[in-house]
Amino acid sequence: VYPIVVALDADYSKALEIARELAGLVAGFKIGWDLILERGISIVGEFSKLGPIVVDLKIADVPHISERIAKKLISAGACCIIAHGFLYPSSLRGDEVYALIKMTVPTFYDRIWQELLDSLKDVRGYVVPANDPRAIEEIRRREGCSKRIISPGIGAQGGKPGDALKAGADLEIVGRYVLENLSNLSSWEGARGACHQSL
Ligand code: 3DU
Repeated sequence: VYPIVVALDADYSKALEIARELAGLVAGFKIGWDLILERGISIVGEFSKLGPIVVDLKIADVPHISERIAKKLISAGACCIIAHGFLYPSSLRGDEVYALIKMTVPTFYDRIWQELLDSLKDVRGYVVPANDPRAIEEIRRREGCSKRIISPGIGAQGGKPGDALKAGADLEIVGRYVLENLSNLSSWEGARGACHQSL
């Protein structure tokens, strides 16, 4: 199993074709607003038959609303979900939650992510950009294997396949680089996540 999560940023029929082809070969799939707006929440259950699904709605609301959304996604079959960390101490937390603490593009997170990391502990793990291996290294050094690190930003956004894993990530999140050419999967031949953790 390649240590990547394939971001299904495509229309439903293409996403389904790709997920069927990659089932069992990758650590999981990421579904976002795009597919859910096209087909409804039931696609989470449908795709979960093909592998673990992280739902990426980048949740950022008051806790009682965020929790309702999270519950619906988990009962629909998601293994886990992505929420914005910047709302801390009012951000969504829990064993199914990956907190976004830094992005692949410049954002205000660049000024606060280390502080966030100090405080935002009761989560499954962190979403950390693959194009910033130094941040990944620092987080892994500080957290050991107690937290998962998943990293988007491979290919078009500047990260090279495998670099985030070498820096300490568990899984790389990949969209276009794989969606446009499935044979690019071979870039991860022999690659392993730093702590051998699943999605
Ligand atoms: O650049 P790609 O085609 O590999 O797509 C990256 C995916 O990762 C995409 O689904 C996007 O929503 C997500 N993502 C980022 O690109 C950057 C972040 O900081 C967090 C998530």
